[in-house]
Amino acid sequence: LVASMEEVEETYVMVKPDGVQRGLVGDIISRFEKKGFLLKGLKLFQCPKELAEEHYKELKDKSFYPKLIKYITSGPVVCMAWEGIGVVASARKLIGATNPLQADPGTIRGDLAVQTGRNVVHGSDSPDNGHREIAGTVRDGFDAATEASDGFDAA
Ligand code: 3AN
Repeated sequence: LVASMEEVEETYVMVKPDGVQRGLVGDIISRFEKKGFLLKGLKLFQCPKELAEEHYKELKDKSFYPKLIKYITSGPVVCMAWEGIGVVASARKLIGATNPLQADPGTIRGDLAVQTGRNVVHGSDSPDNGHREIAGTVRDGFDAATEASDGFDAA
């Protein structure tokens, strides 16, 4: 059990539109860097409505769901892949509780946010979700780019 906590993992962290608009991207990246995690990919991304609906499909029946989709597609987000030992759970700790008023001071949400509907950042809740979210955003088109550069070398 302790061994599984010590595995090198990858997780997906996303600065939401409010975080980008408020100029908090640098602060958020800095917290993960200082902790000692490794930035493996980053992309400024306008989330299409369909992807937002897929991403939040478990929340479809909640009253706040339409507002959530509108919020997350309201402007660009910054998608990141972070690597490190135990990074999935640790990123969630650095981010803090969903409701920023309940998030501990020292966490991103605890320091930088007030409202649940404007909680600045998202972090994957499992390695599997992390891989899925990274594949749909940060690494989208990555394989095609690699193949294109291989072709260039061969020419
Ligand atoms: P977390 O982002 O902490 O994993 P989830 O997965 O329970 O939290 O919720 C996903 C997102 O849905 C949250 N980040 C937040 O933006 C939104 N959300 C959750 N609960 C509420 C709520 N009661 N009111 C408005 N938005 C909510």
